[in-house]
Amino acid sequence: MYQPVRVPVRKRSCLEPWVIGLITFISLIVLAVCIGLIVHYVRYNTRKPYNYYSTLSFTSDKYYYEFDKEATTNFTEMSQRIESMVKNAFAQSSLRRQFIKSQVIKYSPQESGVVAHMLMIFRFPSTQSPESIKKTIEHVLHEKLQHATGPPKVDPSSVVITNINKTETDNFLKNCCGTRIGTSSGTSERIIGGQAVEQEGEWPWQASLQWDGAHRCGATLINATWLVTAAHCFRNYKDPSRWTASFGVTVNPPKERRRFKRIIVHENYEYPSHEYDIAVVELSRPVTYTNVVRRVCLPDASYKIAPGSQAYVTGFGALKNDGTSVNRLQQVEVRIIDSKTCNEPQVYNNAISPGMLCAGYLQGGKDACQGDSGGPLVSSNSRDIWYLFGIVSWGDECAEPNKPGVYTRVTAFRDWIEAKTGV
Ligand code: 4AZ
Repeated sequence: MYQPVRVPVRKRSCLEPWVIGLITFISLIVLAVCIGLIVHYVRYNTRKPYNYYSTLSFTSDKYYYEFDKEATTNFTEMSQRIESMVKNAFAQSSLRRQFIKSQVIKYSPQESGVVAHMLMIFRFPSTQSPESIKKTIEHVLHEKLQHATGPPKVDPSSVVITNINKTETDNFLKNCCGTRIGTSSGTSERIIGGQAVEQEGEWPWQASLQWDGAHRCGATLINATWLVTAAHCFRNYKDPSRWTASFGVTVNPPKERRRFKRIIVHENYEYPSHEYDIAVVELSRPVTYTNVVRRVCLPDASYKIAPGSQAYVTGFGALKNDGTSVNRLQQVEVRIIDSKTCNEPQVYNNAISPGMLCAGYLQGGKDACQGDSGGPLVSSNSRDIWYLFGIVSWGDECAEPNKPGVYTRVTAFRDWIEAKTGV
């Protein structure tokens, strides 16, 4: 039989024209998307901050003196209202993506009401001119604040804006209580169970109190010349001339150092009781506020911190019970524990008085320890302003289960602090 010879046929490798067209089309789309993403990324990441100082007049049913004092509940409530009006105004405008935040820094009286002074921060590509942005901001506020619902009743036409630089912004902020710059670790959980503070300025109100040059206690800056600390720090160490206070995240070298002018221990403090464990120290001369040395805010006497609130305790104290102090500042996140729980038999069995505040964890693990005494327990509000709620006072050893840290309750001594220091 005839068998045809099989000639191997080479398959043509050429693609159909329509397939080539499709591949080219898809490649172009992918390329365009990539270029778009890169352009967006570069534009977004090369945006730089633009800072403005603004004043705004308003009237309210409250009088100026009711929110004149910085960090009071009235000041905070009024500031929250104004800041949210400003935020809403920008949210409804073409600047919604560029607006970062506004912060009221003070109030001043005016014949027909009050003037709020605030800082506003925006981000724009660096090619934009600050002056043209200023005009847009002014226009948005004039327009949108007309629809803002009070109280307070703001006057949109009163808005005046000035362009300021980063240094001027920092200068305004460093004079405000409870502001901090270095928040690198932010909310991340990373003293006992805590971590070393990464950069200068994270807890700018922290001081180290040293007797003959050796760290003994922590303290907190409440204005340029006054520190708040624990009374028990001075039990056997009364001579102010042998004490110094230093500032900065390391004890050695410090960022700033001051001698003591005066120590005022609470009149009712009596060892070995832990009641009235509070003292104030006047420095020989004022510190200058910088990005790394600043004061904390004090809460109103009537302010009640909620159990479970997040707080931070900082100090140069021991990393374990009976350990030695450390050179670099440590921080640890703790929770406020209500006094009823803290007074239970297995915890502190009714040893917690109204002038004390418990914070930590009933399971143990995170706590202040020896050498942290006198130092701050702070918590921030929704405006990101930090307040002093506790002074490290005592505890049964450190970080043991059912033995949280016990702090002097600052709100209970708010009026005493004012009487002694004027703050
Ligand atoms: C102290 O002896 C001390 N765990 C301070 C704080 C605490 C315990 C002891 C809290 O200074």
